[in-house]
Amino acid sequence: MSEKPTDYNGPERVFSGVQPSGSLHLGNYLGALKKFVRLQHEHDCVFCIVDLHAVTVWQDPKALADQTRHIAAAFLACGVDPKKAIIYPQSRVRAHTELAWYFNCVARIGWLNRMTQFKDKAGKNSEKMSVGLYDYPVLQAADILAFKGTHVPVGEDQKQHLELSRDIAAKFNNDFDVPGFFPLPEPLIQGPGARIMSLRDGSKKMSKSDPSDLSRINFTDDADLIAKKIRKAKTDAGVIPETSEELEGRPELSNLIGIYAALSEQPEDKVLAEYAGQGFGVFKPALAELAVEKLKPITELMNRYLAAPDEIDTILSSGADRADNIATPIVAEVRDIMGFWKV
Ligand code: AQP
Repeated sequence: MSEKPTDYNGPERVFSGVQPSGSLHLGNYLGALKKFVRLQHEHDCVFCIVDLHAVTVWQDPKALADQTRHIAAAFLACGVDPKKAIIYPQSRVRAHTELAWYFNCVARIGWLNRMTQFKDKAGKNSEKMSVGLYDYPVLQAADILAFKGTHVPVGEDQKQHLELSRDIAAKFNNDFDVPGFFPLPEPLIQGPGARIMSLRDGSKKMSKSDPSDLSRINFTDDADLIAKKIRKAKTDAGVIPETSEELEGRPELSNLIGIYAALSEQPEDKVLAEYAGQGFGVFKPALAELAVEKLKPITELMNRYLAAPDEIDTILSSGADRADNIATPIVAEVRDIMGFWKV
């Protein structure tokens, strides 16, 4: 990992979160979960199921707890080991909401007004969106910094939010004259799979909330559905080129090649060398076969975990206790720094 953030001399810690707001897709897997598994072997890792973020848009109260278990099962099925990394639901650790309030008083409205994800999600309806959706990046800063998280594995869509977390950390350290109290968290974005695009539109990211199910490959899709979605994926009339430069201006093809490269863990150039000159009639079935080969064992394992919800609950509950033990003293220090009354 990169050098320790400026002025901060504490230990390195990896923090990341995933929303329990629907079925996970290939973008979540390649952009986040696959990285979690690698990082847990080398670092102190905290992986949070961010249910407080999920409720910034409507969530059915009858479904939310199960959606949380669903994400936990996905973590476990991908290979996140609860003996190594901490896995827990955000709402069980009060430090998140408390620190978010303090950070609301540090962050500036102008900073939030620049957040493109809010603009994308709200569209023309920004007046009707929840205050929570607008404030989402401040809660995200609190999530990371309640653990003094130094490194944050995320997809490219989260880059701007991470910059805001750094700004909040820096302003807090400066305003209260506590240099190095909070680290300036570094995003871990690079690598294949950082930005997986919709299968229907190469200019939009693959997303849970896209109304078209054909736009994404879900963890819950079976082999036939995966093959159908890849067969129907938007492409152009050309053949597969020899070099990455020739993918320029062909976003849908570029996305499919990127997915193949990320799943097969080889450079794009190698994939192109293998398929150069071929049409989609050859490439798409090969991609479908690869996607099924990688996702099927995860789905099967996930279903086994989901059949034992008590086991998941035990893991989440013990993860929440461990997370609380780290975050609560850090937020108590913040209270002291800010000068709140105490006995
Ligand atoms: N298309 C993507 N490519 C690469 N990484 C992605 N991530 C999300 N989409 C892609 C990364 O997955 C992690 C968890 O994301 P999340 O579920 O917490 O929230 P999100 O980024 O808002 O994901 P969605 O699918 O777009 O959800 P909706 O539609 O509900 O907003 C993050 O690290 C994210 O970067």
